[in-house]
Amino acid sequence: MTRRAFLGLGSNLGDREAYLHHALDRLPDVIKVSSFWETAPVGGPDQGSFLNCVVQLSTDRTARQLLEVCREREAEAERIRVERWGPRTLDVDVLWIDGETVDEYDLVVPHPRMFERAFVLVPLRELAPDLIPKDFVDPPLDEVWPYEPS
Ligand code: GSY
Repeated sequence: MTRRAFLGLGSNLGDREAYLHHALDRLPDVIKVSSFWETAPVGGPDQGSFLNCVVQLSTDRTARQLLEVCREREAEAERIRVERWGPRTLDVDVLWIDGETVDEYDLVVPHPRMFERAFVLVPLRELAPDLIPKDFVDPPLDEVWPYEPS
């Protein structure tokens, strides 16, 4: 049975747009991709802004199988964890799967912070307005702003 699933992608190191495109081209069961958004870093050390997007899948894969896919895409981006919460070439998170919840030590779905993060909610709203909290207020333009490729 296929279900709607959403993954969040972010990059703030190197050629951010290329890392996102490379990962998106290699994800299974993609239905729609949000716009790319420039976003101020949340948490961690002083670091450059992120490029974020959200992708919608129609998939029969479980959350655990999707986590494996996310990790494969991160590995392809030669992601190195230099510093926790620090800059990264690619981060891919399982955000939401219709009808599935998981609460395990290395995987929690829905993503525990997705409803607090404007860098998730702004792109997610383009694809799934039904998932956005009714009281969500648009963030200021110095937190999330449209990406303009140079
Ligand atoms: O959780 C994803 C990695 N991440 C991000 C991100 O993707 N975007 C922004 N703006 N801040 C972030 N902080 C972390 S950690």
